[in-house]
Amino acid sequence: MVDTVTSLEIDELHTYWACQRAPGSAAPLPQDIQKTLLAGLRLNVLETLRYLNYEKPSYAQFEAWIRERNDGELTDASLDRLRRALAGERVGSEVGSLDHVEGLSKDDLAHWDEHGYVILRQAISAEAARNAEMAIYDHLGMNPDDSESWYRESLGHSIWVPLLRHPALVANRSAPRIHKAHAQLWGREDLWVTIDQGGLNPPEREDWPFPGPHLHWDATLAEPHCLELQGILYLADVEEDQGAFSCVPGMHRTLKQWLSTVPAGVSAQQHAHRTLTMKPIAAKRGDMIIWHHLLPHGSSPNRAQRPRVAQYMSLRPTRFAYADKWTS
Ligand SMILES: O=C(O)CCC(=O)C(=O)O
Repeated sequence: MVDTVTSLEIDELHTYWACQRAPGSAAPLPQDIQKTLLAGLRLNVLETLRYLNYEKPSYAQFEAWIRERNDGELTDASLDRLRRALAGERVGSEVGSLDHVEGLSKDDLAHWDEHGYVILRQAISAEAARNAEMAIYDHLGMNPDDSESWYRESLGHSIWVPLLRHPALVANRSAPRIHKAHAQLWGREDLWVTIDQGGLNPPEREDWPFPGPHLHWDATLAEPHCLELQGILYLADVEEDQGAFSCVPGMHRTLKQWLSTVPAGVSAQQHAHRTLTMKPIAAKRGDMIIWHHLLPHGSSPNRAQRPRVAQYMSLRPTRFAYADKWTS
């Protein structure tokens, strides 16, 4: 018997669960709605897919898991905003009026148009950044001043830190300046922030070479080429040689033409690896780099003295245009 008892009262969630449980049993939700649904319920995409695929919960168990994950964070007001947005209402910003919040300047916006990325200075306060930085060190059992501790097994050979809900990271997701800048770039305020992880990229050592991510796209390269934003928040100062976020500026404007130059039999990703050079972006503690998802990007080897510590997040509106086909 299909379990349809619902306490969250979000029909799309039931469809999402049914499609994961038995692919083909219901028409899948549009991709933008899936993303809104998970972000609105404060769920990380990977943790949700893992849970659904490994645990195979009933629908009631899935709802209980969502509430438990959020530990009281899912208020009636936030659920109501999500329901209204899914019903087609243009809801306002999650963090209140953005009218008097300082966002990106004219120059920042011109930089965005030309280069496809922008540095939002002091997106969060230095103190908020420091709190999140320390949360990441603590989670990994590391000491910022003890270089031996940076290579503990807790990190593995990766720069990703799957810390999702520490209060310091949660707080950063509501920073008004971050919501304002994204509202400017999207041209709307009904935004949903992803529940993304942290990152720690320590200086390279012989036994810890830079593991990537190397140059890549997270987006389909199929047309239509639509807008989506990705973001990284620096939790401490980052120099160019300190494992900085890197990208190929301007490629959001030239991608279509560049794709026509990819030789037959070679993938765009392979061709990009061989021919494109990324620019590392230095910035300060609390600054956020926002980039167009059509820019090839990655991290870079840390050749400095201290780890680069960061938090990832993206903001998207309820509905947005996207290319259905996946081409890499
Ligand atoms: O950590 C970085 O600098 C790059 C992040 C990245 O490649 C990504 O988020 O897809």
